[in-house]
Amino acid sequence: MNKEILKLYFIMGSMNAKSPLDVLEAALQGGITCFQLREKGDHSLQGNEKYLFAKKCKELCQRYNVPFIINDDVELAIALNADGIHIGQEDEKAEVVRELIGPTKILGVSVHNPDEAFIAFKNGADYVGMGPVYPTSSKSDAKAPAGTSMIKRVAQLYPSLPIVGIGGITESNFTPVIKAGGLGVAVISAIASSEQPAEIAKGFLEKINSSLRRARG
Ligand code: 3NM
Repeated sequence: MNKEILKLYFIMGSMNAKSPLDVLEAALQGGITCFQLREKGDHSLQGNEKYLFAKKCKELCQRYNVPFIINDDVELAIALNADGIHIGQEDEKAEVVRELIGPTKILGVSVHNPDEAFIAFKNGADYVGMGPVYPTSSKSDAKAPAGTSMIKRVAQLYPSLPIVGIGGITESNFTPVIKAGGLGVAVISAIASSEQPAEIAKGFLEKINSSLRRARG
């Protein structure tokens, strides 16, 4: 996996925006580096509706040459030949998913501590998501905000494991994630709830790039 894709990782489901496909296209125009379809919870699409929506998202991402990742739904990821899958601790185990999707697809795992990070890494994860860094209203069962100390610890313990921070992250509070060793940030509302997703994504990516340059020299 090219680690650069973690810089500005946009996550969205159809319920996160009024015109989700327009928001996704604007975010792609603005320069998001990766997209995850997270079709989960209240008002989420199911069955064929979910499939058709996911297919449109994939086509948009392909047009902009941005990896298209699917949250949790391995069957859908395989059916659509998605670029990868992201799973949580409560989903199927990483080694099972890696076996199902094969060696070349991207596998991301949400982790909360060094033990979970080690297990994910060992079992074939390409990157881990760590959060919530700050309070978030986008995930109903989010854990308590954890700040960036755990990101720092995992980055020190496993320097070759790419980490992306998640949860309540915006243009104005993301720098501690990069300073702690994160390679980028994953966001829903900072882009999906914005009136100008393209402009937000563009400005956000520029800030992340300069923060990465400062942090890594
Ligand atoms: N996972 P927003 S927090 C999808 O802590 C997700 O693992 C989290 O949305 C975790 O950028 C979160 O709007 C929601 O806060 C992120």
